[in-house]
Amino acid sequence: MSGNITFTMIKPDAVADGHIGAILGKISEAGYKVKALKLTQLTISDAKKFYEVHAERPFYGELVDFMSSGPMVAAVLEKDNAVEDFRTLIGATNPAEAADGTLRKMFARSVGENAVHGSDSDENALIEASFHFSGREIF
Ligand code: 3AN
Repeated sequence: MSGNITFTMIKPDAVADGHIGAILGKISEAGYKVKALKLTQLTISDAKKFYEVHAERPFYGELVDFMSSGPMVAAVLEKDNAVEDFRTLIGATNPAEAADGTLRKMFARSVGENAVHGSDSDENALIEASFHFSGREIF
């Protein structure tokens, strides 16, 4: 895997709201190839570890509870400039501030329950992909 990889999660809010198909459709239309994909659920301990960088933030507990609250879709995606273009596709963290046509504008509930995760760097994309998938699950 190279710098053309990003990692995403369709978060528990968007799964509960029935948006898996629509979001995967938009990701595919944007030119991403699916390298790995699964419906799964984080334990509290998984969510704490995944979001460790936010441990000091006031919303950490809420974030961990939400991300472990129900099933979510994890995926590894490939395209040129994958990380940056995916951040543009999902839009601002707060859906109220996200541009029209972005995934968070269309599908998110709130700043905390914001429908889609996207890696923030090539390095983190690889770390996050390895957190969720074994080598045998990435194609
Ligand atoms: P992004 O996901 O846009 O990179 P981060 O990395 O600042 O945003 O935040 C990670 C996650 O933490 C967000 N996706 C969101 O679920 C949650 N989060 C961020 N800011 C807040 C906030 N002010 N209140 C509640 N949850 C938040």
